[in-house]
Amino acid sequence: MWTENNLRRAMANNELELHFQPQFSLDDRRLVGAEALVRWRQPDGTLIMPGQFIPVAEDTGLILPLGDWVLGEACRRVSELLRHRDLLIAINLSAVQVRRPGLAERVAGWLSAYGIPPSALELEVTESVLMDESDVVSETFSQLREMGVPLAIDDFGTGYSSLAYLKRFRVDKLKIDRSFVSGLRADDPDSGAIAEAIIGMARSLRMQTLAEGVETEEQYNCLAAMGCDQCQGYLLGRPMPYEDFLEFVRRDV
Ligand code: G
Ligand code: G
Ligand code: MN
Ligand code: NA
Repeated sequence: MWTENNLRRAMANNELELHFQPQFSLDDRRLVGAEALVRWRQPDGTLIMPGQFIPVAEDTGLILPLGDWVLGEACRRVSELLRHRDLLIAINLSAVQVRRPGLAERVAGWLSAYGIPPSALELEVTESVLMDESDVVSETFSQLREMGVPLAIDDFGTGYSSLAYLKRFRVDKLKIDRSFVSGLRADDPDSGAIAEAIIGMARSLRMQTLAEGVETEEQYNCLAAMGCDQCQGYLLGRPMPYEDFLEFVRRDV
């Protein structure tokens, strides 16, 4: 496991980078945006995945400067990408970041530093964050909503949660967890029961849906038939370095 000091040094030496996994509209396969995913590029070129260092960052409080770096770097990339076409870039927020007062101000600061519209940056949080009763969290979400920054719930359907928070916070998008996508089979209607229920509920609450972890044409077609709005997954694109994503965007225009 990596230590706090390893990670501090990595940040000081600029060893973090954002990779981008493309997201598509399900009806026409058009590129609509990407999820930014942090990686740690070691001096010898080895790439460390977030599962190996985000937990350390969360336990030590380093997630605050790290999360702020992700926010700024994402905004910088968005400002470049918007010169090529309209896109939405999503970033992941840790619960620690959302519980700390001042997140909305940080977001506003980065948006204006790079001159990008709030609608181009989406913030992903997990269900557990929205279940938080604290005033800080609800204040932050209402500030972000007022600013016009879209909110998505990541890994939707996997948390232990009441659904009441969906009305309270009015999120824009539910990301259907890949565990509800991996088993989808055209010849087995039961395989899609959960995904279909999520899509139906989202529609009646006027939220978008994005299916995660789409790996096969069969899964893609099942989701299209259910009226899911968007998808991401290995079928259409893996997370990739910024330069590769830029190529991807240029090709798709
Ligand atoms: O990138 P992978 O492909 O391994 O992503 C694993 C998980 O790491 C993601 O599901 C996400 O929850 C988390 N993650 C990736 N990038 C970030 C980030 O910038 N901030 C936070 N808090 N979590 C991230
Ligand atoms: O933020 P979140 O927890 O959803 O992170 C997305 C994770 O899912 C990242 O680790 C990413 O590399 C991974 N991922 C993206 N697409 C696929 C896919 O099609 N299949 C699988 N198994 N994992 C995927
Ligand atoms: Mn995510
Ligand atoms: Na997810």
